[in-house]
Amino acid sequence: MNVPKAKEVAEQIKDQGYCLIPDFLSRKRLDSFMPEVHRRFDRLSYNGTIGHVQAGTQKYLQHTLMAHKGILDLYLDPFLIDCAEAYSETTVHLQDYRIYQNLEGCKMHWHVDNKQPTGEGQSELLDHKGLIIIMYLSDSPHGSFQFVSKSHEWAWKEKVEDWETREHEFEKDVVTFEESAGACILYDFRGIHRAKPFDRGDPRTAFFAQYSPTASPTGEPIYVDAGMLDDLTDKQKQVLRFGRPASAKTWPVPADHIHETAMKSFGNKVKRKLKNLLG
Ligand SMILES: O=C(O)CCC(=O)C(=O)O
Repeated sequence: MNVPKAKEVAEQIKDQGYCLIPDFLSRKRLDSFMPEVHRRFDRLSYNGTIGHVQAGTQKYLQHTLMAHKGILDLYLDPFLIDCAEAYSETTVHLQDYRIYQNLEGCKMHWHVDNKQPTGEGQSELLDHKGLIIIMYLSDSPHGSFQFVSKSHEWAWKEKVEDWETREHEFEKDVVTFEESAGACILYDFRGIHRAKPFDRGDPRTAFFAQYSPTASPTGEPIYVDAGMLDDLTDKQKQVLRFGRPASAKTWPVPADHIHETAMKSFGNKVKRKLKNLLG
């Protein structure tokens, strides 16, 4: 693995809006926790562990930080925390986190993430800068992450969250990350990005971690397994924001909307399959 220094990563993000480390996660590290991730994506619950929730064309692991010690370690990886602090130029905490699958038919809008949800499908844009880190947990031949190069320099000035109708303004600057499992992409969450829509194919599984300055709203509730916390450093405790209440609900929000869209997405899936069959 050829990992640059945190300062170099931060410089590259400052310049382009993103930094790619293609082979960040070794096959051995992936193999240590991916069987548990797949088991939870296949089953809703098992001996007290909670599996996943489906929202439209996405599946989200429940209780992500408790699923495996290897997963918690990844969210608390000292190198990733160093990168986030070097980029934000201050201390950070984990604001949002998830392991999720984008399923066929997923059509994510171009958007920015310098925000926090405030209620049913609503959010407030925040004036802060930090990093999202996406790691591919499966190969990404389709549905890859896409980022508009240098958009972190200008998008936040417009105070717009959804950029879908303005694609023609920035399509020449789109970078698509078709990478293998283990690739790590660090980007400024003020930049415009999405997962490339795909109609057919296997789910794309990814890890998502959003690190924001300590002065920002805390974010989603952090649920951890006490049995995994015996050797935390002070820095890791800061990142897990011990003792600070959450400022948002666990994503995806809200639950009844999820069931409705899951039904709709099932209907759309059946329609797509029929259309493919009938040519
Ligand atoms: O799945 C991806 O590639 C992008 C994810 C993303 O932008 C988000 O969840 O906000």
